[in-house]
Amino acid sequence: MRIEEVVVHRCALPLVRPFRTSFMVETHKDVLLVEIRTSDGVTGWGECVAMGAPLYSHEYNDGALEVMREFLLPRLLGVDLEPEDVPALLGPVRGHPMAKGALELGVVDAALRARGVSFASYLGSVRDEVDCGVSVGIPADDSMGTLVAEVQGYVDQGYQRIKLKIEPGWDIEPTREIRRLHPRIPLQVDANQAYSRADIDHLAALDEFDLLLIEQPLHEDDVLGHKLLADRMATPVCLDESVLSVDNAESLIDYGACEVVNIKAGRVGGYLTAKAIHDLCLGRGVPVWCGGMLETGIGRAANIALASLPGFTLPGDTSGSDRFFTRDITEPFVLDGGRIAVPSGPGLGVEPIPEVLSELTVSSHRLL
Ligand code: OSB
Ligand code: MG
Repeated sequence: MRIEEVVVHRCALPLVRPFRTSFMVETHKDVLLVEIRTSDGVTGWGECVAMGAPLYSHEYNDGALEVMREFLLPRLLGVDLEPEDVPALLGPVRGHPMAKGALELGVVDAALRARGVSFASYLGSVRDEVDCGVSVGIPADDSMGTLVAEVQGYVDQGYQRIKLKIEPGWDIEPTREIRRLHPRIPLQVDANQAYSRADIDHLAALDEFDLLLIEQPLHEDDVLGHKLLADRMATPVCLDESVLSVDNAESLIDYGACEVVNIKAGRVGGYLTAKAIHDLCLGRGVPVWCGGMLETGIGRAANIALASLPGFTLPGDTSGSDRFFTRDITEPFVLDGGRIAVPSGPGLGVEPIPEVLSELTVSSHRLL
């Protein structure tokens, strides 16, 4: 198949409440959706998980759009394309995994729609629904009451695991309070790199709360620091931002810096690499779970398919659409008994609803 037309839709989705992490507060989801029309006469969709500003990683949407247009898309043109060729074709361009992942997903979706195969079965799915966790931000008003009420709401909706965002000054006490109120719920924390090696003793105090894991406590480059922390803490150390490729995942695991892996396709350059990291971890007996980036229904459909692979033994940040949005771009993903059904239609199995897409679109960019 050949790529014949490419349009990037930049959309703004208001969030149901501000999402605060150790690195930013978001009130809108700023997202690039990639629409790819191919010589088979089908349309595929991809989502770029970069944010508006380079605060989670170095990527940001203006840059991602530019690198797609100038450097990535040209490498996919004028060739008869198979989805599996995309990583190697884009490989010579350094970095920019989220931009690469968005194009790869659009190509894979188009190819699978033409073949009538679902993304989940293409990846090697072993379940038709996935267990859902939810990521809970730091309260905008710094209040424990706000956190307690938000968590209670998610527990009432059936979420099977709670993840608390933490940062220095908002860590031990909120974790203690949520553990006191929910003595048995699977609970984990995510610091998004907010601590340093000097905080290892402080972080070890989280051991008393029987957490599933602590996610990315130190800087993404601090491999030794994460190993020292893993040696010191009973709680398993999970890495997110540090995990960028199959080889570096293997290095982090074998060095002892990483005992659980958060797999986010965009962070590693796409779902094909995400699956390869899954395969590596499955072979090593390292548990993995599916991370999230406040995806719209497009990226959410892809994540839910990924999370249905056998190595995903922990609930992911695969929440329902209503966790972040009053109105999703696609038909919403809805929790049923703490789980979401894996889409089974061709490709991603969902597509943007044209009226919603046009209402939420801020600008459209024809790349081809
Ligand atoms: O670190 O997992 C993270 C959101 C944006 C950027 C980084 C992270 C997150 C989340 C939310 O924790 C995950 C989600 O539910 O989409
Ligand atoms: Mg994280």
